[in-house]
Amino acid sequence: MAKVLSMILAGGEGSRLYPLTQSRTKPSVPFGGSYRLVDFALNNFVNSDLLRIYVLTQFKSQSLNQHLRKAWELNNITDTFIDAIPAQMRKGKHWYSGTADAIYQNLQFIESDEAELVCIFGSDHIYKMDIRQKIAYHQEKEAVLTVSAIRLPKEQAYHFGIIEVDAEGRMIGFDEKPAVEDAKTIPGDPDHVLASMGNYVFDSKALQAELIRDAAVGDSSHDFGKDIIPYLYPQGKVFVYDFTTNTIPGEDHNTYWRDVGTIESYWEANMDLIQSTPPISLYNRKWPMHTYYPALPPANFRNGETSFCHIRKCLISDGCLITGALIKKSVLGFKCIVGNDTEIHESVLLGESTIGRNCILLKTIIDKDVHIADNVQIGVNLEEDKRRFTVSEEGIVVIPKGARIGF
Ligand code: ADQ
Ligand code: ADP
Repeated sequence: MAKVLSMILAGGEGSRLYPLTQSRTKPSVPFGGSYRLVDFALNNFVNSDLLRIYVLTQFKSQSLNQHLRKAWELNNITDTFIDAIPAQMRKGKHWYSGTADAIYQNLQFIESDEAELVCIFGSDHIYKMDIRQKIAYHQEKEAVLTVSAIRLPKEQAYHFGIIEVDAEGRMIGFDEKPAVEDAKTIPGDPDHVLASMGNYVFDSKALQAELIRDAAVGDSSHDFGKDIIPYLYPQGKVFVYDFTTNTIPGEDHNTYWRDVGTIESYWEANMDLIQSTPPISLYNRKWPMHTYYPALPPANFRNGETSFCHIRKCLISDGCLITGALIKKSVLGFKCIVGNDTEIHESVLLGESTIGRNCILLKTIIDKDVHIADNVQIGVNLEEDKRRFTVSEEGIVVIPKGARIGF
């Protein structure tokens, strides 16, 4: 196989995920009990045996750096590394202006590397991909750039790059985040569009030339979706990789991909993990999901003075201590303490929080280090919650990191 260098874009501000991104960059937002969003992209590379990875950081990167150091340090005896690169203003006194500028400002790492191919992947998505299969497709097509694509409902078109493709898989149209009414639907399927998944395999030399060209364009926003792909595809060497052809060892089908850009989609993707048959499995031994595991005792469930512990359809992480509580369809991160007679439904606790006795939490996301006193109800009276907390349009209440409630 060709030598590959990988760059993970992990600087996203994640403004639509606020307040979960108040103190950390979006890829560092905890997810699924024990993970951070960035772990899914990293597991895709590591499980594909692609172990030469730079992680480009920018906004509020301290929590992400710490996680990378604790969870993803490789030993550098062989030619393998997972290195975080902070934004360093190498090409002038400005932060990254767009995703292509983030790579351009670190061009020296590509120029000085022998890799023939460069993978550039976002890190805000929940999915599994054997990237070797995408690389094989890229080589078979002799592409300059290969973009992964997935079929999505037309109403979502305005969030994504929308692709048109010919019978050979060649990209023949691309529109970054069009208005829904302008989005080109899939021929014969007026309700769906073909969306870019924001991950790219490039021929290294072509990428370098393209980034240098784009950097000199005064009115460019230096973004892959807005500038680079629209410029390159008319030359006929940009190909589209159909994600549904990707197979994961030990799994029948692999079509799950979620952009967790909003509070609602973040909550829904957490709920997906606790379905009876989850659309994405964390249990495939042939595709282990690596992350950081702190030294904690196993989760502990015990009956309280007045009630039994009832746990149904939940993911509960290590270090949790649940006493006489009813918890349904919820995801609890490390070290959550839940008191007697408390009910938690369809909620996501990111970890290290304490919920008192006789509380009710409905469809609530609780960031880390939150303390809730006894007898507090959240998600029950949304009008009241709106005066104190962030409540999404769909009625999901978000409690920010470090909050103290009811004391
Ligand atoms: P967006 O999702 O809007 O569209 P963007 O916000 O540019 O993409 O983020 C892409 C990735 O880069 C994310 O992982 C983000 O964390 C990271 N990132 C953003 N700004 C960064 C910066 N300044 N420094 C480092 N990393 C940064 C893109 C494509 C669309 C495609 C969608 C799929 O442009 O065509 O459909 O992804 O979600
Ligand atoms: P997370 O909530 O993402 O798990 P941690 O609490 O583990 O973050 O903190 C990770 C690192 O980020 C720590 O070194 C911490 O000091 C730093 N950090 C967290 N919040 C902030 C903040 N608001 N401002 C500056 N640094 C912060």
